[in-house]
Amino acid sequence: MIYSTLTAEEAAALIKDGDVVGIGGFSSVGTAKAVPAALAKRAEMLHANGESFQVGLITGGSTGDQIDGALSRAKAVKFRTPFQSHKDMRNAINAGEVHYFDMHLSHVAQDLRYGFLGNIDVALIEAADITDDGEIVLTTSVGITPTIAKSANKIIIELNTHHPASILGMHDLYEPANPPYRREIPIYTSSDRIGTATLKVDKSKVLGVVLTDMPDGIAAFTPVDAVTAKIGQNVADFLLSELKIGRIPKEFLPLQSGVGNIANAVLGSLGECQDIPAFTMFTEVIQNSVISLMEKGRISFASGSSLTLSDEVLQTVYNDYSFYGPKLMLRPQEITNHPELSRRLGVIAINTALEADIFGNVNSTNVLGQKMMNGLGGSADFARNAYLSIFTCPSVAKKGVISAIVPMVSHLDSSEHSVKILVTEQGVADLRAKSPLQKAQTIIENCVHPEYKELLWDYLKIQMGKCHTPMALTKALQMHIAFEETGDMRNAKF
Ligand code: 0RQ
Repeated sequence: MIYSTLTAEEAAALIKDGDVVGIGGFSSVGTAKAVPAALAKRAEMLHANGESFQVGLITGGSTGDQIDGALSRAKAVKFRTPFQSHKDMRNAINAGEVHYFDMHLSHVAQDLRYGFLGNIDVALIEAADITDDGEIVLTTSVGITPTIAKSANKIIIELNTHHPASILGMHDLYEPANPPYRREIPIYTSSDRIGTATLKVDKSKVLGVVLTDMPDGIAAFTPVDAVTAKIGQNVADFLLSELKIGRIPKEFLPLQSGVGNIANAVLGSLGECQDIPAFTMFTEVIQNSVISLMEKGRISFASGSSLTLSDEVLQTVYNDYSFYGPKLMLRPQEITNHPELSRRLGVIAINTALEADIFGNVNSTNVLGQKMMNGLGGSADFARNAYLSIFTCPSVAKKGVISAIVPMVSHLDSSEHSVKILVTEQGVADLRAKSPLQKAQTIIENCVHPEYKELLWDYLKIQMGKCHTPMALTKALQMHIAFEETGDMRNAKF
């Protein structure tokens, strides 16, 4: 091999206190794993000796236990961006131990190039193979890898033999130029290839290669339950009716679907609906359900930034690569989430809300406006620019003591101007061409849980007929306050 090898511990020893570490991968897959885990151990050891050791951590998206888990438990993270979904990192952020800033995932690579995020000292990159001339075949995600490889001062590679070298060709790596030299991105269908299959790096920056054999460690999804199944069915029925009316073309349009159990259930329902033609995905995260729908011939192609598959499903893909390989493409998140492409391709975006208000504003991130859940991810990249932007959520959370539909969201991620359709297990609210009052009436009637309907009607009536947006300034957070004071939003009074 062109590069020298290192142990994970030797590699971790090359990272200094105060360094900014860039890890390109995405949604807990395709990320370096051994070096971050060794780095966490090193931090613990140094802390035990009374020495300070913390790094800034910039990744493509969420990472697994070896990164966000281990490093936050070791108190080794000074700042974190752009997305995380690990409980230990979440707790550290909410305890004020880690400075976290939440970003649109499409912005991360360009903000690095623009210099908005400072310098990356060390990039950690996972490889399935390294070619004779030192180019890298990436593994199960791309994320921001091309950008950090270019901008970092030093690079450490983890060569992970869990992934076969034969996946060469699954990646399409492309970085737009910075303004004023940027041109259009020449993608016109989900499967268009515009970049390179391997990552070219400046060989002089490579400190060495750590050899590993480690699975990504994605757990299987919890089975679809009655609520998520109904949400999935409601979305599928809605899209089918749009297709029949002709507001979605007969060829159908590429789909983007968020992460998690609801997204999985929605895809399952769409896949089963034989009146919807086989479709493509132009999405960020390719989940297990996509692979089973490919097998059934319901999804013909999927472009994404990560293959977020349980190890069992990933092995299915690798074992039958001549079938799946030509149907999959992994791109940088800057491309998968690019506004230009969502608009041009006419992506149908389906994302999940933590809470939505009766006017169609969505909070995807901050519980009670205060505690960070995961982050914005790519949801608003897609929601703002999609052909049709759908948000889904169960109508209630925590066994009914929280209504997901409230008078005013406690934090805003996607505004009423982006949110076109809201879906709960109760039904569908089509918000297109409606005034704030009409949106509120439709959402309360179609989406709110029966136990909260009267409460929300009472709220709406306070200002109805008196202004354009019938919101009552002194009462808008009454349901949140009732939850904070009594543990149950149903105790709110209007
Ligand atoms: O808590 O786990 O303790 O029971 O929030 O909620 O209903 O299981 O839904 O797993 O799909 O997550 C928005 C967080 C939803 C996710 C969010 C509690 C609820 C539960 C999880 P428990 P569910 P999901 C592209 C798209 C932003 C990023 C994104 C997300 C837990 O979808 O991070 O969309 N989205 N990216 O009980 C208090 C409320 C609540 C609430 C739910 N109103 N108040 N708690 N919960 N509603 C992909 C990427 O960007 C990578």
